[in-house]
Amino acid sequence: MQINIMSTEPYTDQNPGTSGLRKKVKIFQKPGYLENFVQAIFDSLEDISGKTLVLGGDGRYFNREAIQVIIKIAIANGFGELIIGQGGLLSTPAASHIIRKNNALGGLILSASHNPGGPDEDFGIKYNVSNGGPAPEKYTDEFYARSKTITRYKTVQIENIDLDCIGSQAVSGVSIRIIDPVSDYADLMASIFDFEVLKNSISSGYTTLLFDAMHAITGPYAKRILVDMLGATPESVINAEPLEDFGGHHPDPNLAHAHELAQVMFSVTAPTFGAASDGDGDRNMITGSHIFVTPSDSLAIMAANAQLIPAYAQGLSGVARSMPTSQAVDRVAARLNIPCYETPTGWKFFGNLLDAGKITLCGEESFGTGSDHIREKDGLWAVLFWLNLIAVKHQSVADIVHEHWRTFGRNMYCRHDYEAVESSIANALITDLRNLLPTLAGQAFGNYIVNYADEFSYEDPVDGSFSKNQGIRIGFENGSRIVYRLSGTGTVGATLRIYLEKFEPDAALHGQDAQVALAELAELAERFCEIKKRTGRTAADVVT
Ligand code: G16
Repeated sequence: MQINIMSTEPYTDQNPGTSGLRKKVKIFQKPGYLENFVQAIFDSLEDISGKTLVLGGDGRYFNREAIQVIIKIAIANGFGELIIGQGGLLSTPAASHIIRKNNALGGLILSASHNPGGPDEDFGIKYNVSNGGPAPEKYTDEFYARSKTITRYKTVQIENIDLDCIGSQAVSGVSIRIIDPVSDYADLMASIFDFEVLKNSISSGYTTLLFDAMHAITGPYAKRILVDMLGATPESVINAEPLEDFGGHHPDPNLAHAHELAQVMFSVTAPTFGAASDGDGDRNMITGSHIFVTPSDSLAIMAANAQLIPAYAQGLSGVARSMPTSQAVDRVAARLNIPCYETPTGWKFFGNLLDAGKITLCGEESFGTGSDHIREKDGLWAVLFWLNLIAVKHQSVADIVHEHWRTFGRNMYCRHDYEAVESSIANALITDLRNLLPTLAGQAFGNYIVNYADEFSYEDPVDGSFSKNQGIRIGFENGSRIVYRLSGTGTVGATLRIYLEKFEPDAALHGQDAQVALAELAELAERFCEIKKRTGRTAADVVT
């Protein structure tokens, strides 16, 4: 095999964010940009010779081209086997499963998740390690360091591989396997949930459902599992065809972006259950007829009811949530007498806890929930979890949520996002907030007395690794919190996220609108950071 060594100039901006390197497609199309980053990853990995690499993406614009480039670099770098999803497609959770199932060294997942796609939109690439999870910081730091000094990448000159034809072939001595992207994942789901109970619940008409695939990767997965295997009607899955530009929308499963689903779920013709997933299939939004379940509540409800699901019937070893996620699941953990871990934002922080068996379930406010079945958050898994709960408990989504609040109290919660803020303004805001922190403890603001004000840091209980500057938190004596973070997934300017949380034990007030319940906290949040004043904006861009 003739390996070509290509000279290249390093780029200085290839620092992976919360979940991989995300940039505009036009940036990825710069000469050597993709090649450099892939080679930097391969240079950072120990001994890849003869090992297996999994490869696939969410089908967004540039996916197919990028896969062909990566195949050639992977062959030149000495991998022994490449496992690729047909059409270059693999959802993030499916990729995680396939890495684990095949004892692969790791995988490259091409996705910018919920960010929009198309020639002028976003592309992304992330490396997952052999446990199937996103590369921890010690890896991503090395990728970045290597990308800044790289001067060459290796490639081979071969014909493009036919990505659409399932089967194996040897190319330059490397086995290239094109696999059905859905089958292994569907089998895994059937091993976790009670598909017979689900089928009955759907065929009897007790559960009627609507799943919005948002023209992203979960279309083929949802059609196979929900329609072909569980008997839902074909109309139950909407926007099912993956499109390179997601139909011009943000494939972001929240009430703002999954508006087609939201409209139906809050209408007179609402089915009993509605859900959506994102670009790469790892996020989920859960709704019922006239009710939206916040991701934080969803995690807590799953934890409280997990024993009703076959795979979790033995109970949970522990749970974890990211720091800004509401503390609803903490209450469940306390009741179940199991540990609850608080990690920084980013699924990669759950990996060690899952590997060590310290937790079984984990989740984030950013519409992600998952378990130890893989090492990524998993959109369709969450959908099936809820469908299984509804079928077994024989209760509506609203009844399940209200029962949970009655038992545990309600953590009123919401997040305000200010997107594409000029970076200098966002950085100054964070610096000023940081300086304000030491002055706040003990101060009273109306009904709110500051208990602590600090910047979150995390020491991993498994390997002792330490992560600092993971979000600013102001906690009050009544348990309420305001959290501020700059997003690590945006591609334009900075996105400021403000997370608000207030605990409401009084069942008579559980029906309150969260925005109303959190209005005073929202005013305080503005008073501390002055995002509106600094940007001249009057409201957040997205409220979830
Ligand atoms: C990624 C990470 C999540 C994180 C989310 C939001 O999700 O995997 O762990 O919560 O980004 O991050 P940020 O607040 O920094 O934008 P995804 O679905 O985009 O891969």
